[in-house]
Order: sequence, then C-alpha cells, then structure tokens
Amino acid sequence: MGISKAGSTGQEEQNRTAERDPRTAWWTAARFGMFIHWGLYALPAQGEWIMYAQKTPVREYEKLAQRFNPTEFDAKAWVALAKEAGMRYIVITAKHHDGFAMYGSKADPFNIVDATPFGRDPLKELAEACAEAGIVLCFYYSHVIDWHHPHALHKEHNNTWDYKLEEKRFAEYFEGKAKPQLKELLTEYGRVGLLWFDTAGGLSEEDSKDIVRHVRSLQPDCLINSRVSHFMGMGDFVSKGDNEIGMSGEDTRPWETPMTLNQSWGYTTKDQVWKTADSLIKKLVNVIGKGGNLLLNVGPTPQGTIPELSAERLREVGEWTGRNAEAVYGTDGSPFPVELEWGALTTLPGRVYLHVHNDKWPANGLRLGGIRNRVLRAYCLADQSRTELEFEQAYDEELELHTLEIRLPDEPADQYVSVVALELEGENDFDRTLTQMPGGVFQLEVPHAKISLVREADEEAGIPVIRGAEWTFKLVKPGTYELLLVSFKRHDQAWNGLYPEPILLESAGQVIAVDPREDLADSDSPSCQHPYTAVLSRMGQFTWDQAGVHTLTLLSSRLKDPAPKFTEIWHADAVKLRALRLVRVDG
Ligand code: H79
Repeated sequence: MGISKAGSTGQEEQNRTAERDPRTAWWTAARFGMFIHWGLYALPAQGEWIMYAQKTPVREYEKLAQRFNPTEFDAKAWVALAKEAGMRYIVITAKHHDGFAMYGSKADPFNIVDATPFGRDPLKELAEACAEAGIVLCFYYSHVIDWHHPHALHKEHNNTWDYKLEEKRFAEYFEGKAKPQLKELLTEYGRVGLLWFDTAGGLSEEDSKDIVRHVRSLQPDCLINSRVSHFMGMGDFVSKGDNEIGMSGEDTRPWETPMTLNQSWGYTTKDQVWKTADSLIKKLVNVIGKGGNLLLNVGPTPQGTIPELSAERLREVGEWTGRNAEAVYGTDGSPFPVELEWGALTTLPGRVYLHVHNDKWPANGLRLGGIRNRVLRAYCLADQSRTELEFEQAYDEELELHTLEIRLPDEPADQYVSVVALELEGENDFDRTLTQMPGGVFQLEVPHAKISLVREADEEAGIPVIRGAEWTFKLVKPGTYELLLVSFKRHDQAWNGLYPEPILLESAGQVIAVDPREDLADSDSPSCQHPYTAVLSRMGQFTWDQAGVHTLTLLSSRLKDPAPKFTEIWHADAVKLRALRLVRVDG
C-alpha cells in the first residue's frame, strides 16, 4: 500500500509529555480552573459577541458603561465558589474583544474604573481575595481583536462599521494599547499565574514573539497559552479549541480544554442548554485521564453575581472533587493509550485511580491490562471505611500481558463517577504499548498511528492529499470485529461530501474500501460536545485469528498533516476523523 515509515508514534509523544517543565508544574497539578467571562456585554445578556453581531457603533456601545453598576459583586464570594468547586485558579477577562478593560487602566479610559458609575477595580479585589484563599489569579486578554480601538486588526473579525480596514495601522493599537495594558496587568496585580490570549488570526510571527518577550520581561514565570499565536509551538501550554477535548496522545505539551457550562461564555438569558453535573464530572475525568486541564466557564450577571444555575452545578462538581481530590490534583493521565469503555484513569507514584462511570458499572468485575506492579490493595475512594475489594492479577507469558481483575461492590460507591484506588508495590511500571484492554471494544485513535503521505494532491484533477494512518497494536482476543469509524461532525454540516473518497482499510491481507455513512450517533461520548456530534460509520468486518501484534492501515484525505505550521482555527473543520473502533462481534 506504499505506506512510508516516516512520522512519529504515540509512544514517543507519551515520553515527551513526561518531561516536566517546572514553570508549568503548578498549573498541571491544579488540573481544574474557573474561567470568567465578564464585561459590559453582560447588560444586553446575549453573550460577548453582541457588539460584533449587531454591528453596534462604538459610541452606542460605550453607553453601556454608564449603566454598568455591578454593586452585588463580591470578589470573596466568587473565589469561595471556585474553591468550593475544587478549582485551583481563576482566569478572568481583563479585556475581551469589545475592548473594555475590566480594571483601572491608565493606558485607555474605556475601563470599568473611569467609565462606569461602579468605579471599583474588580481585578484588584479579586487579586486580594485570591491571595487570601490560595487561588492563582490569571487574566484573559484579547490581544488582537479589539472592536473599540480604531487600529486593532484581525484576520477576520474587525469593527468595519466604525473604522475603515485600509486606514488601520496595527502598531498604533499594539504599541499604544495592548502592550501598555499588559504591562499594567503584569505590574499592578501581584503574581499573575498565566495570560490567556485568544484569536491570534493575522498576528505575524514577529509580533507574536514580541508579545511573549514583553510578558517574560515583566513576569518570567507567568505562563502563556498557545493562542498567543497561530504559529505552532508558541506559549507554555496548549489551549484546545473552545469546548474541544483532545484525543489521547494528541498533544505533546501540557494542554487544557476551555469549556462552557451551557453553550455560551458571556452572560446570556437566551441559552439555557446546560450540562448536568453528571456530564461535567465525566468530562472532567476524561480530560484529566488524558493528562489535560479543565478550564470551566461562568458568565456573571450585570449585577456582579454568578448565575445560580452555574453556581449550583459547580457546587455539585465540588462535592465530587472534594471526595476524590487525591485522584485529581497532581495526578498524571493514563499511561495506556486507549479510551476506556468504563471511564478514565489517573495515576500518582504508587497509585492508580480508576474513574468508573456509574452507568457503565461492570457488575461482573472490572478488567484492566498493563499494570506490571503487584497490587497491594484496592478500595473505593468514596467508601470511608476503605473496605478492601477482592482482585486477582495474572500474567500471560505468550502475549506478555499483565491483567488485573477487580470485584467491584454491587452498587457504585459515589455519585456519577466512582473512583477505585489501587495501591501498587514499588515504582510504577506500566505497559504503555498500544494494547487492547480486556473487554469487547478497542479504539485505535489517530494520534497513536504513524501518519504518512500516500499521494500528493492533484489540484487539476480535484484530488486532495491522501494520507495513511498505520497502527501497530496488540490484540488480546482473536476473532471477528466490526470496524466503526469515529468522526466528530459539526452540527451545522450535512454529512454528504464530508468524506470525498472511500476510506481504505487494510490488515492481515484483508482490504475494505467504504464510503463512510452517518450510521449511528454516539451520544455517550464524553469527549464530544457542542458544536460537534460524534458519528459512527460502519466500515465492515475484519477477522484476526491470532492474538498478538497486528498492523492496520487507514487511508483518507481527512488525515491531517502531522507537523502543520499553523494551529487549527477551532471549529473550522466540518468533520474530524478521530478513531477506528473495533467491536468484537462474538462477545
Ligand atoms: O472568549 C470566548 C469566545 O468569545 C472566544 N473564545 C472563547 C474562549 C472566541 N473568539 N472567537 N471565537 C471564539 C471563534 C469565533 C467564532 C465565530 Fe461567531 C463564528 C464568530 C462569528 C461566527 C460565535 C458564533 C461567535 C459569534 C457567532
């Protein structure tokens, strides 16, 4: 099939992830943070894009400031809620795309202290409350989009109703507002944990580096997220797309998912599609099980309060994180490069935590492969008496496979997700190879394949570039498997045409070429959410007569360049090819 051996394997990526940067250590250990989108846009209550959506003239939008008087704002109450939820840092919008500074800025009078009857500086008050409570304060700053400033210039989303694009001189905005305001934020509010930049479209590589240098010169330990630039590899950690949960092994650097509680960031009365505490906890463990952070958003009201529908969800999540703290904070993600049918897994030295979804509770026992250590004890974290669970370890010499089977209690021990703790003897020793877990489902994820170029694009013939994904994996149970392609489809897309040519699958002399159809919706996927839907396409069946190491290749034009120059514009993809799922036909 002409697959070259170039490209990196998931294994190498895992090893790179394990290299720790002491500057990011506090952040990766924190695992869970609060995002706050708060600004003048809370008044019209239709989210933070209202000015752009309605093309509100600057002079009109400024009038909101005269009415912005959030007298119920109580920094201590916000910080207490974050703490109660189990969040360890706060990222608040110091300035969003509307250009309004939510602090007393000397660089620009369009700010909360100078332009509103409120006259207080909420970021100062938050800085004090955070310092007192041991929460790390961080700022969101829209460094490229600014609809208030005449010279701000973005690739796409500009204020063109007040200002002419051709008259913009970006440096006047960049040097005259963005950099001076960043300096204020980094010099007048104590330690800033991180700066959260956004929407860098159109910012040159030089200007991106300039802003990084600017931040480093003022607070060298202040972390910077990847959205500071569209060029790859910038910043200290990766912010995935809004609401996007990565695949296992997708990111070689520390990463986070910024997530909404409903489907909006800024306060809105329109959007009432709320995630349940159950689904939030499942998303949290899915993220931390892949080694990521969750940055969960609230959009406070114009009165200065966090909406009760948000607060009650955070408190419920907080009860869970409180009971399961040791399985959350400071942990590493799963060493096993597979999605687990029953939930997620985190580790500490000498510990493995199995985060079992209650609705997947394996009543006849939970089986896991890959732990080489002797297990000393197993118990449910929510069980205060720590009743020991029965378990059995085995080793299959031929397959070089370590398995563990645990007898779980009949009923889940916790709400929504119950954590089983395992105490290990000696230093953690895991089999990190791509190995099927005991059980009926085995998912081969794109980041764990070797990606190679199969055919260059032929633009004249309208043929896109075709790439190959090659997985080398250990099958534990031989037999016949149904093959299901796992795609995330953007909700506003029709399926037809998303896969322009048949997908080719090959393994052990078996070949299939299929046009993927929209066969099933996987509503159970914790890693898929708005504005995407998880779709399963039936591709046919393969039979492997032997257990052991096999390879499988998949050819598609939807496989991405493994070393792109620019980061994705989130939500730009109509469809994302995520994995090939193998489901055993005969149980
Ligand atoms: O701050 C939040 C968003 O406002 C910001 N990122 C998160 C953390 C963001 N900026 N740009 N984008 C997200 C992507 C832009 C999406 C758009 Fe649209 C699609 C702009 C216009 C169409 C979303 C839908 C906003 C308005 C309508």
